[in-house]
Amino acid sequence: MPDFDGGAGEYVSARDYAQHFQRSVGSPKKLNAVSLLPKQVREFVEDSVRLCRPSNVHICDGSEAENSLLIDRLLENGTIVRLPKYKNCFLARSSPRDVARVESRTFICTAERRDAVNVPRDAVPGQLGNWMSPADADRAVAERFPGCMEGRTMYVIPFSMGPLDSAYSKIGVQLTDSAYVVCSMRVMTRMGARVLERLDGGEGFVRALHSVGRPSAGAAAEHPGWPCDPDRTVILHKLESNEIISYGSGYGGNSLLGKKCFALRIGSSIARREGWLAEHMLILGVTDPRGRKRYIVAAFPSACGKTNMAMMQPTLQGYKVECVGDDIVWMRFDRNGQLRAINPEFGFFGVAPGTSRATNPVAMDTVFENTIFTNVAQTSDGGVYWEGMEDPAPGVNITDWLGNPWTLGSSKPAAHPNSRFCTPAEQCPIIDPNWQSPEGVPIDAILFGGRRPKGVPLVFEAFDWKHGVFVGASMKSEATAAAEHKGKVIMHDPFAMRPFFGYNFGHYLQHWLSMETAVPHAKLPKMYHVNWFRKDDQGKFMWPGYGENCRVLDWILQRIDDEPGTARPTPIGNVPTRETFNVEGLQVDFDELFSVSNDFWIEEAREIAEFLYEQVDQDLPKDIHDQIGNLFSRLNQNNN
Ligand code: GTP
Ligand code: SPV
Ligand code: MN
Repeated sequence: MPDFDGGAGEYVSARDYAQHFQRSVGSPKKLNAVSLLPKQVREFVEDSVRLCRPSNVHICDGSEAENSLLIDRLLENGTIVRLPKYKNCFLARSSPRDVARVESRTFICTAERRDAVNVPRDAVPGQLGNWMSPADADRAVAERFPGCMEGRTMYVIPFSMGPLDSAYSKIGVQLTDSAYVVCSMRVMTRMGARVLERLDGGEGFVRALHSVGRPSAGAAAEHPGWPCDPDRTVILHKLESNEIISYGSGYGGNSLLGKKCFALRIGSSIARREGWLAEHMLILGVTDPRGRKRYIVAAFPSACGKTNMAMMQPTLQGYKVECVGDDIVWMRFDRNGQLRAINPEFGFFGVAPGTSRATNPVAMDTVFENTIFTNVAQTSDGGVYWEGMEDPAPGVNITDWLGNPWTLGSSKPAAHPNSRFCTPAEQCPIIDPNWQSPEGVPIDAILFGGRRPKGVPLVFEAFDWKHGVFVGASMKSEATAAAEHKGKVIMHDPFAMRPFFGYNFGHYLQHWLSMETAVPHAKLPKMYHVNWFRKDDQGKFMWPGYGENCRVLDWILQRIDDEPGTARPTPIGNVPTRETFNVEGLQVDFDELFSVSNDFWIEEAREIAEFLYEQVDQDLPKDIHDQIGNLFSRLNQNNN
């Protein structure tokens, strides 16, 4: 019989579970957590217990004591090891088959396919998400979940996306059989007993059921310490009932369900109904040398520089950047027509490789306390190592992410390219004083960007809101290690949301377009496209990036202030004039960085048009159709 007195957490046997809620016994503290479960939460837990048959149920209170207990359990199981070089830091090594999001097994479930995904022309395969019928979803669950938690504990995680006192915030309850997920959710979300108090008012919540799964009979043996079922992984989003059901993976966005599943997929669908935006964007505050502060948001695809930009250390004198969020934004126009944004998250789940004192010193000052690293390399002095990080001291040995000895200069990477740090946002030395402000921060500019080695200038400005929406729709980027795609193919990634749309992309475009007139006198932010990743003929980056990206912000702020003489129109948008874009002290080829080749862009426009017509077909808004026409006519005029 499981123990009711098991330390800080609440332990309830599955069998006695239901009765226990009614019984008023036990210590006052335990009684609290259990009896506080509001009715709908209790029903969700009970239904899931019946399905998954865990041997214990643990209702998470979010306390420090509970966390230590779970960490001890993870250390015991060999899921994590302690990193004695730092304070309260741990390293997890996942199964080598469970290292990133699996986009091909991620589905939006609705009765009507067209509500969930774009419906391409001529039965062309859709590139912007996958649909599954409710019947197939039920079958997928029935084939995987019964008894999947046998011998394990089911953890109940009440969590809030957004500050608890914000009207923008939404609540979820995740059930999981992974203590690693609980510890990570504690970093990434506001989690625990205080969330349940808010739920008590009868407010709705997002149901999120997660199991790392267990391989079906005959499948390969489990990786010690990291059970998973990669052959049968599936991640389902039922829009009509605000439910997430994830099976088979313990990694990142597959398992920390508050993040991509809730805050983006379910979130964008709720946002459409309620008239706001849930986006894959960073939020930063930038103060100029005159002391004026502006906030901007930026949508870059996975592993394209959001965390780095959100923590930027500007190289230009007198500039200061402060971080509100590095991955997700929820934003809406307030009654005065001001766009306001919150970061629904509580931590950073950041890409480790490439992070160094030179590139992102702020991240380096953030991550060496209270952090769970996953799939980075380990050093013999109890620290971590990854590609791009300063070399360890002589005599220090390195063990790679697979647990094998590794030497500097080896052809294989020491850390997995999608290895991550999971670290509390409040530890960031430049966290914005308003980052938890319940009413959000006011937004003055929206940036889009991606990895574009050829043809795309460092920055250009959209002519107006509709054109900006078209620029977002036209985004493309080189594939990254954050998902299962192989190689550096350039993929369409509209709004950096390709893997995260919660509903039909055509409807999503219409929703963005509708914002222009959604509130009277909306102060529409200016929109930009940036590209830190243009390469020269030798294949070298033409732009130093990182802290130097503040020069792009410097120009954008001049544009927001309507300073004269700052822009030169091109067919694709406004680019900076030489006089107003500061490249002082840099060895860069200004003309090449900002060149807009007509030949390249005619080809690009053709390809974008084909993509949009083919993928979105019937649901492509007329405004976007017009934008395509406008782009072609600007390019053709330019040719003449
Ligand atoms: P997700 O967490 O997957 O959504 O990624 P992200 O958009 O937050 O990307 P992140 O900031 O973690 O950067 C990913 C990789 O791009 C890292 O290896 C960075 O070093 C690299 N990177 C970021 N900014 C720049 C830049 O300005 N120039 C260059 N060349 N590389 C950059
Ligand atoms: C991304 O891939 O955009 C991430 C990492 O931020 S994950 O949480 O795994 O989605
Ligand atoms: Mn991301």
